[in-house]
Amino acid sequence: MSAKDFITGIKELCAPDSVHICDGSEGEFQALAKLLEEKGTWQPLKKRPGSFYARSDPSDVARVEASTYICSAKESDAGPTNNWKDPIEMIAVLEPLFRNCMKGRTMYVIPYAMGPKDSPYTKFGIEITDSAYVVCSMKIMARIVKIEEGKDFVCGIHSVGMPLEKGQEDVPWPCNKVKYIVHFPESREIWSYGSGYGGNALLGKKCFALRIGSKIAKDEGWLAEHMLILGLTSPEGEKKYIAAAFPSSCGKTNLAMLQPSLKGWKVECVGDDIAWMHFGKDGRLYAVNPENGFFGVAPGTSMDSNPNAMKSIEKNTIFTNVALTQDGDVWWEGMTKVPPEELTDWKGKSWKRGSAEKAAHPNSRFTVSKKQCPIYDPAGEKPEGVPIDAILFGGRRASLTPLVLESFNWSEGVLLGASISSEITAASEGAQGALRHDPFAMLPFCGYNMGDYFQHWLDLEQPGRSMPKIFAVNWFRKNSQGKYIWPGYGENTRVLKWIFNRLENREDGSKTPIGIVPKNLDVTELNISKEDMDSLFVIDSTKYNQECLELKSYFSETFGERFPKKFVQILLNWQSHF
Ligand code: GTP
Ligand code: SPV
Ligand code: MN
Repeated sequence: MSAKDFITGIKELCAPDSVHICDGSEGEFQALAKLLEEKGTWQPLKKRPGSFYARSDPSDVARVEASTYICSAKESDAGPTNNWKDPIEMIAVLEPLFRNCMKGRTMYVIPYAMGPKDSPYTKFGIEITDSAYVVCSMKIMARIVKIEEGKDFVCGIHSVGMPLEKGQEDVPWPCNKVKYIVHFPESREIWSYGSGYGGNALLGKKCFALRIGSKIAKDEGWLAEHMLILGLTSPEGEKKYIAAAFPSSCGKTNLAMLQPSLKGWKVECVGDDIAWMHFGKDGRLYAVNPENGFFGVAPGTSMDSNPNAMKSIEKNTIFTNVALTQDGDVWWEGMTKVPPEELTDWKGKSWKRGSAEKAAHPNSRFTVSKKQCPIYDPAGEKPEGVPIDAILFGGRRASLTPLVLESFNWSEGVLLGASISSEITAASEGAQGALRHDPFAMLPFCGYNMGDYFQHWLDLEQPGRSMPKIFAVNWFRKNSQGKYIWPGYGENTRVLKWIFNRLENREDGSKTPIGIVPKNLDVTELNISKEDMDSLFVIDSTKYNQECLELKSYFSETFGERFPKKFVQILLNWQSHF
């Protein structure tokens, strides 16, 4: 389908008052910013040039996994971890919702690119939306481009689902309680209805770069992953690249722009959320970040924990659902040790220090160009990507999994990725805190049968390829008082150093049944007891035996025949050692 036919078809269906083809210019952004200000969607921030403060509808604050669908022709191709509906039946649900849904509004057409300029791996999309907030956010998160005729693009249709009758007044944050985030992986289409928030509405991100992206990657033999990409330079000046998959709100942005606590080490940021990875002719795995910006979790971000994020968001940033200070700046839990005395909270209500309620929503976010990050790696613009030497898998787990563990080989490492369990965070709607399986941190983002996804990962190991080493990490182990044992953030450099040295065979480790843990992690000048350090590496045989049993039943009950036989063998082997 041509872009023209696509636009005409959606215009006919959605019946907007007008159509605006976006050019991504600064002038366009300013004009839309003014419109959003007039509508009360956001307000400029006095303290931060070019920055805006938006408050969403209190019901529209996170991804909606229960309303997210993968509509492949066959149910088995969506697999057991996705909601599925027959594509024809789904169109029958969507068609009436989208019919005239843009009445009284402008339909914006956003042509965009995911990936570096002139990269063979870059892909294109057109998002049609009736939200100016989405247009402004997309200008930051993707590259707005002109798509050449004849180029393939992923069709994305987004509506907040609130048509305006004649004379009906708009609200600051239009949305609908009916929500659908629907993907048609075979025709590479995305239909999103009812939400204006983040991953539900900025279709280049989770919908395209991960759900549709993972399906394209499977078909074409590459990887689309929920991973940060960082460059790590040693005091000797050697540089290696690391990709790391942690579930939503489990530390990717923080690790991606880490300020090292150890002298001489340097971290540079290529990406904080998504990696597209391809094997090069030299047999190494190369990663590009398809995104242009960060949509980062605000709470917990401070000059202590993540100074590079704080510096990134000094200007030209959109803040959503944080709290507002009396003098027109933003604030969130963890930004300063002592909160301001008085704030306006994310719902617009007055808030006093000591209040039991949170001033900022736990999933409040900043949206900012990656180019504003002081440690953005210029190699992030390389068309071929950066070569990945290590892949990290991690989750948020109060017990069981150690601070760091190196896998014995590719297949076992892939199983470590498949075995991630993590406590549910505020990034998605639903029960918070409960432990759930989140294989590869891709549970909400894999656009096809996850059993096939496991096999796809296993099949990547081929003669002539040099596979990255795989590590599992966990920054979130707690002691009996419920406190994090490991200081995390900049101190994670110590773990990165061990990993870096392991890649060069320069560091010793101790063997456990599932991998290698450090013998001597560098803890110089770190205020942590020997007892606490030891507890970070305890591999409890009884608990691991149970974990293996639980994993076996989860995998076989969930994936049945599609669960790779190789994984069964490894699990049995692991279990026999516990
Ligand atoms: P998404 O954008 O949802 O994919 O999240 P993310 O994986 O990028 O997570 P992010 O880095 O934004 O961190 C989420 C939360 O975890 C924030 O509140 C951080 O302050 C906290 N966090 C990040 N790294 C660490 C760490 O090393 N230790 C501890 N204790 N908390 C951390
Ligand atoms: C996540 O939930 O993993 C995010 C935020 O990165 S969103 O873009 O809303 O998906
Ligand atoms: Mn994410």
